[in-house]
Amino acid sequence: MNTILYRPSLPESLQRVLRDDHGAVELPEASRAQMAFLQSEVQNVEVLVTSGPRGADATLIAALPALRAIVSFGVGVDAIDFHAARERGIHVSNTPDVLTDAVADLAVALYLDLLRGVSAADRYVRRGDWGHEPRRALGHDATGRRVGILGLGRIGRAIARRLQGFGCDIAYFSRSPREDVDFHYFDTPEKLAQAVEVLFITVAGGAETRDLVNRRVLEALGRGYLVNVSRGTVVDEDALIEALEKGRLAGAALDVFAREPRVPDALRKMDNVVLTPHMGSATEETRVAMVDLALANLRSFLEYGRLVTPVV
Ligand code: 8YV
Repeated sequence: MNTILYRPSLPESLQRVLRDDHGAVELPEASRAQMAFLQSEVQNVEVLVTSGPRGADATLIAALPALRAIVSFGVGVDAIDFHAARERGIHVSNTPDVLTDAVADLAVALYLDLLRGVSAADRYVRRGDWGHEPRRALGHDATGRRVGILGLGRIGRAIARRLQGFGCDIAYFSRSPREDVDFHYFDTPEKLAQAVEVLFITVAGGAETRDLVNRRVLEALGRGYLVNVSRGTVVDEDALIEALEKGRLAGAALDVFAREPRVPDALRKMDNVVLTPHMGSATEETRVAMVDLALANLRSFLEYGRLVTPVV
């Protein structure tokens, strides 16, 4: 029996190598098929290869009695039940660094789109509205804005570096001030939101950050803009929709949602909202690097019992 299991949400190129070179088997995702599979064919599974958004919950971990490592494709590990993994001494790896620039690039693309209305203008031209009344509303300068970064990790810093090129004044919130940057530090998300015009969310997902951007934070942001490239769970989606519907928030650009791939209808209808399908790391170059790093983790674990980029 094979000892490696993988989820079909992984890129096809990775699945092929897992099957062909490592004899890995696919975990069925349909709930009934998965239940039957987990009851009969998994006694010897030692490694699970999963993706950031799908992760591995406590039920799946409990169903794999021989599991020793979880190799995740993506940097976010919020969908992995760490408590269950730690209790059993199961090692976990992710794919940090290789996707930082791609995610930061998308965040800046969303920022520019939001302030200049690029997607909305594209819809306007395609509808044939150009040259007719009413005229398109003016956008706002993306240069020289006060921006806030919620969670100054690798991706947050990469966004900050890019925005410095736009002459933006950068502030951030994280659990403690970072000594190696001279951006303004705020010790609560609310204070940060109060001080900026555009709030970028790059903090990791998970129980600790669930609804961190709540009604109060959105109110503090006022007629500002929100850009989220982290996890949908960090934002209270109902409060966000309400703030946008009531015109309290100027706009939002969202690559992630609370219940992906479900995107609330209310958001789809708004012209001041930019929506993308969780594609921060979705470039050919970055995905190749992520596949390589996931495979390096798998191979290192199989050979030496050690992961290359363990999550600590
Ligand atoms: C996904 C991500 O992993 O890195 C993360 O945490 O959310 C993404 O890069 C990627 O879409 C694969 O599912």
